Parts: sequence; structure tokens; C-alpha cells
Amino acid sequence: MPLDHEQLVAMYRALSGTRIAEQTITDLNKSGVLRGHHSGLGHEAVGVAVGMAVRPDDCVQMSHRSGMMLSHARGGYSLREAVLSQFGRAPSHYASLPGRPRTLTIVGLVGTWVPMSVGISMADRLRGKDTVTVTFFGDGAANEGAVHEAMNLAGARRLPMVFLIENNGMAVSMPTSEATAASDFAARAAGYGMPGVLVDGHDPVALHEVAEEAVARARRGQGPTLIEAKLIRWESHANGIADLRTPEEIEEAHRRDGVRQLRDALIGQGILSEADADAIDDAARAEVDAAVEEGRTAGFDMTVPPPMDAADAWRLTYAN
Ligand SMILES: Cc1ncc(C[n+]2csc(CCOP(=O)(O)OP(=O)(O)O)c2C)c(N)n1
Repeated sequence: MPLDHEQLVAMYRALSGTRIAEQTITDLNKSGVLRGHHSGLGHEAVGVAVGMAVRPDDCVQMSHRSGMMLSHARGGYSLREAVLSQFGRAPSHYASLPGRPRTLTIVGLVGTWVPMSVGISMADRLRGKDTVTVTFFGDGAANEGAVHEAMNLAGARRLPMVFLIENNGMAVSMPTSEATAASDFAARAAGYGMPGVLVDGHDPVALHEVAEEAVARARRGQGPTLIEAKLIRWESHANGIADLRTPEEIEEAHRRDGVRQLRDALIGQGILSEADADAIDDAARAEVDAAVEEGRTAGFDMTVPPPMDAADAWRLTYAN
């Protein structure tokens, strides 16, 4: 269903907030205040669009790239919490806690979370739930054996799942074109017995439409969908890692910026005035700036919040 005006404004608010938080966190890493970030700049549209297409009780497995925007769009993280988690002053696993949308946080080994998501989906089915499991991963992960096996099993069992490939064309410094001879990952879906959809990963409205249909299809009992969102990340793989791409590629990413495009479209259609859009941006900026101040005053701390005990670690990992 097309998004109504209120939903489009909510989408812009989530996009603007994640962009401002991502840009701020990226800059703090570049200047050495923070130490370690896989910048999600350029990926905002995917996390926000999919975050808006799922229910709080659907399980979403985030990747190292899109976690923050996903959780924020689902009401899992405030911008303040997103920023403070980078200072070690708020849990990075908020989304898994009671009362927050059901989310699995980052797993260190790329791609290993995809079979885990299949297991979650099978467990939900056994429990008689009508939930959908969405799992995010990159083009690099998509070439791993365990990921193929996971998608094959999901197809065979017609599991209520969405496999979301954020194809940013690079796995650290390995271009997709050198890792696979196939031009589109979406085409692989036929081999797993599920539909494959290729979508512009910078376009939040197109992404939302595709994600909403895939989630609805899964919930109707028609099985999984593979979505490939093609996009360009703005930054290098992570701070401190050289970027081997050309300036032209980065310029193209900025030209295709989905956040700015939605802002322009909403103003062009009279849904927001320039002042309304500025007010949304200003509110996000104020929340992010205040959180940075709070984080800087408290200082970077790896020991806060208190480490989880083994029972919590087990529950949050396996009981989700
Ligand atoms: C099994 C495994 N191999 C290698 C790494 C190191 N590593 C971390 S992120 C990454 C790239 C993943 O690329 P992709 O799946 O395309 O996601 P992107 O980072 O582009 O979003 C690699 C190789 C890892 N964490 N786990």
C-alpha cells in the first residue's frame, strides 16, 4: 500500500535522524574521539524502509552496517541512545531488551547470522507464531557457503523470511565484480525457489514497497523473498581502512542520496514546507549534539554498561 502523508513524514524524520547521527558518529571516528565504526552513510534508506515494514514482534537480524537505522526506525533506539552506545555509555543491544522491537544484534563473523535467522524462523513456526524473520547481509556475505545453505533451506521449508542483501559493491576492498561472475544477486533466488527482487537501495519509498510486499507474502504463508538493494556506501569499509574506490563513485552515491531526494519530493508535493523539513532536521541535530556532549563529558568507556551475565547472554542470543 502506498505510504500516506503521515507515514512519509515519519519516514523522513527517521531518515534525517539516522543521517545526522551516522554523519556525527562517522566524523567522531575520523577525528579519533571514537574508535571503530562501520559507517552506514548511504545505507540509511534500506534500514529505515525495512524497519517501517515490519511489526515489533517480527525478528530482524541486523548487520554491522544497518543496525542503528533499523532499530531507530522501529522505535528500538532513540538517537541519544544510538550516540551514547558509541561511547560505551548505553547498551548496543537495546533492541533485544524487553519492551523493544525484537532484534538480533551484530554477530562478529560475517554471514554466520543468516543460518541463525533461519533457525529463529523455524522456532517461531514451531511455536505457532505468525511472525516474519528478516535478515540483513552484504554482498560479501552473500557469497559464503553457509548463506547459500540457509537460503536453500528457507526455500525448501517455505519459511516466512525476507533475505535482504545490501549490495554496496564492495566487501572491505573486494569489488563484487571480482567475487562473483553473476551481475545480480536477486537472480540467485530462482535457485532457492523464492522470488528475487532487485531494488534501488537509495530509494526509501521503492524499498518500503518491496519490503512491505515481501513481509506480507511471508506472513500469508507463501514463503521467503530475496531482496537485493543496490547502493553505494559513502565511506570506506570502516574508519582507518583505505578506500580503493574512485572519487566519481563517491560522487554518484551523493547524487543518488535517498534522504535528500525524499526531502525534495515531500517539499515538491507540498507535504512539508522547507521550514517543516528544517525543523525536523534541527530537532534531530539538537538530540544528537546533546548526546555527543553527554558522551564527551562522561568519556569513552568500554566497561559501561555492566557486562551481561551468562544467563542474559544465553537468553538474548538464543531465546529471541
Ligand atoms: C567470516 C568472516 N570473514 C571475514 C570477516 C572480516 N570482515 C568484516 S566485515 C567484512 C566485509 C563484509 O562485506 P559485506 O558482506 O559485503 O558487507 P559490507 O561490509 O559491505 O556492508 C569482512 C570481510 C569477518 N568479520 N567474518
